[in-house]
Amino acid sequence: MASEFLHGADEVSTPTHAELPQDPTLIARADDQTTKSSASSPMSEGPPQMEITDLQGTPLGKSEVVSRLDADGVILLSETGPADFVRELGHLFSSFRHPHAGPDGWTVIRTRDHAIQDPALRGFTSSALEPHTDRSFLSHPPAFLCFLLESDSRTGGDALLVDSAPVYRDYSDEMLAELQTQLWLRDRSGVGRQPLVSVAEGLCINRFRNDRVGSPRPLSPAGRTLLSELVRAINAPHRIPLRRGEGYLLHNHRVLHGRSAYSGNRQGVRLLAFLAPQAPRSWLNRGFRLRDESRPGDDS
Ligand SMILES: O=C(O)CCC(=O)C(=O)O
Ligand SMILES: [Fe+2]
Repeated sequence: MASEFLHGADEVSTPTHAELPQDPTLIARADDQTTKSSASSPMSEGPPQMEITDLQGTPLGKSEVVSRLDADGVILLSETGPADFVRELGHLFSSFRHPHAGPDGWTVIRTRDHAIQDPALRGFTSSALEPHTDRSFLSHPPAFLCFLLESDSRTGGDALLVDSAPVYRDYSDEMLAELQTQLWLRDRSGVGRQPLVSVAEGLCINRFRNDRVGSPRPLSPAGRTLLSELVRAINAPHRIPLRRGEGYLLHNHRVLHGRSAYSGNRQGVRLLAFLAPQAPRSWLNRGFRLRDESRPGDDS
């Protein structure tokens, strides 16, 4: 395995230029594996009670999920597990298969003994993870990421979320087009790289990580300025203590996620996905909008 491309539980096998999945398969309804992985937890008993809110805690209906992801880049989930998520919201998404994922598409994230040796497997340790984009060395990282906590930590393990949109919205499209060649994400081997930010048709994809696997390389003063603005945002993350049954669904092109260090038997599950072609605002698969110009599905 090309372990130098691994990060956390977020493996990057090659710095490819993968495009949107050609054959998007709708996320299946909870299969045996998914049911099994949540069967041991009390939250899977009884009728589904998944609660969806925005970051301020305002309740949202299922039909508001995609528009809120467009507006805020993130929503919060509670009283839920992977089977509930798939049953309630799975019709909106096609899954992106990660090499670490099980047959149901979910990756189990908990401490694993062998991971301590390898900086690239930091996600499978109890260490802090600096806010990052999953699969950041792809030209087209998966657009959405759902993380749900299945077992509580004893201490720590808070989610750290950072919205990059305000940083990019301070720039004109022209300036961002220039910055595309002035700020790179480089892996430590020097082989893999991607522009840290790319913009096409007003839609923006941010790719960020800064760890022992890869880091940003500015090539100009303007690139350095953009990087320092991103770092300032990352140093003031939105911190969300997570308990079992809680988690988030976010736009991976826009909102960086990380976690604080933890102790205890914390276990979470993660799904990477694109919006299904028939879902509202499926253009979000190509990035988040920089400006308030109208787009298909704005009224849904
Ligand atoms: O454990 C978490 O809260 C997130 C893990 C993660 O982001 C990763 O492994 O890439
Ligand atoms: Fe991650």
